[in-house]
Amino acid sequence: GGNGGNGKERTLAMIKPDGVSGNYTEEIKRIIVEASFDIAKEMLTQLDKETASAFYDEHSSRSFFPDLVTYMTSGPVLVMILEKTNAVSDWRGLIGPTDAQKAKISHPHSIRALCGTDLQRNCVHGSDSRSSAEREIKFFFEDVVSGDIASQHDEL
Ligand code: RTP
Ligand code: MG
Repeated sequence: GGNGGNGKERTLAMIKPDGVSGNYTEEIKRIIVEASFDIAKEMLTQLDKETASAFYDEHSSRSFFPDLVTYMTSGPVLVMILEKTNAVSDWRGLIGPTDAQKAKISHPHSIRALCGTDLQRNCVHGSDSRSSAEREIKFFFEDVVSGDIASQHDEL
């Protein structure tokens, strides 16, 4: 189902390689908790090319796709399931616009303004719809592929 059985909504959040290597994990998690999300599960993992490509499959024909895969495989990421009412849209609101450069001007209190750099290196991911959230949560936490990834790390 689309929630943890408690009526709340779930979304898939990720701290991307620039966020993890820039030591923004604790600050971002503080923002998450202060915004009343529960972190239902989390997993620190290193994406390989195949996994990053599959995750962003919707962008596979875009010119930026090879660069996106290189970026997403450049270091560990922290993947989280966040839970609250309206989790999908509330998390998208909290992270701000895709282009971190623009976020710094139009959404200065957003997470991407805090730790992102530009249109590509934007520090965090958020599912863009409830159906995306379901797919992405399955992708990392309920699929065969996530069994391989999760076996390398502890889940909460
Ligand atoms: P995300 O999926 O990571 O949460 O980001 P988003 O919805 O705000 O943006 P989306 O259009 O889904 O793009 C996915 C990620 O691809 C990189 N990107 N690079 N160079 C470019 O033109 C470009 N455009 C997008 C970003 O890392 C973006 O978050
Ligand atoms: Mg997206």
